[in-house]
Amino acid sequence: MSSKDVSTLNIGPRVWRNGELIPWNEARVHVMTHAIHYGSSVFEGIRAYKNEKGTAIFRLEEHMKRLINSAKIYRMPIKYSKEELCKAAIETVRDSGLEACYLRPVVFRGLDETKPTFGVNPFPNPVDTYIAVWDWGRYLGEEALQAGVDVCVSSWTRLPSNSMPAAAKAGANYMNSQLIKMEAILNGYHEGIALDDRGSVCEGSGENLFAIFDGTLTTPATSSSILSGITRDAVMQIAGDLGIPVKESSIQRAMLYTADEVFFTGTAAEITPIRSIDKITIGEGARGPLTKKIQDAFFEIIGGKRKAPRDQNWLTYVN
Ligand code: PPE
Repeated sequence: MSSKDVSTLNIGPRVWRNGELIPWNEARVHVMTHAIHYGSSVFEGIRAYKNEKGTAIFRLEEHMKRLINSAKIYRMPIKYSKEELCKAAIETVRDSGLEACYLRPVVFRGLDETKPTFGVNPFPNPVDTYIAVWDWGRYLGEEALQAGVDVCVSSWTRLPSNSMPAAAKAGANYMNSQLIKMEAILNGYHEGIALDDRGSVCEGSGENLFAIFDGTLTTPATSSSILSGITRDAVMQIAGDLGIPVKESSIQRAMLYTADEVFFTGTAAEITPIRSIDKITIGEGARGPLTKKIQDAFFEIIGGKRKAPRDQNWLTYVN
């Protein structure tokens, strides 16, 4: 694939690898790479949006901090500081020429081809850091942000945090996510909601979850094997600003069916309303009023038209 073909697919023509930008075609790994066999990778998903002032990366520092923490949990030494990773992300987006894109930093146990080592023990394997960017549209379909999605409660349980810590955004966690996602798709749903090992509502295969009961926004706590989502945090803060009460608490599966509104949050999914769960209509079966209010404020912040809560700087311009 030439760089030209890559750009027609709206993929950044160069990938950042261990400190330098290399052509997309050269960003390859050997089949005996540790991460392929044992799932030893941690990653991030970040979005850059175009607004009137240029292209802005949303909550870049928070994402890079989580990446570093994910690597720390798995004892992977990243050679780069948070500041260096942020700089690399900015450079990769700028280089891509894309006005809006999704960024995928990934850190994994690689292979030193001149001195190969195999086996579960990851310590002898080098740690590689890459950042790729591409134009990623609506995660759960073009209509999803407005019309909402149909979801099911998965028959798969989310990973107990004493087995696979949800706090780390590790590639291996996404084998569980794939089981949830495939089951949902094959049964005709957009997405699945997993329960945790105690049977409480946890999260989607790649999204956090919020339910609204009598005007209060409720979301499972981080003790519930969820990834501590950056969009989740943004939504909680925005709701606070809008005067909507927010509560972190466990949610029983059955309570979900009776919620006034339910929505997913995530970098890829943004704020996606859920219109039915297990074929039970949620609220009016469409995006609810509080979901819209929060969604509007979220996109106004991203669009540079509204200040982030407490005057935080959530936008890093690349130009
Ligand atoms: N839970 C999970 C399991 C998850 O994967 C994500 C993000 C979230 C919650 C929300 O986190 P945050 O993006 O910080 O608000 N999932 C990423 C990967 C999706 C993919 O298919 O790949 C994402 O949204 O970028």
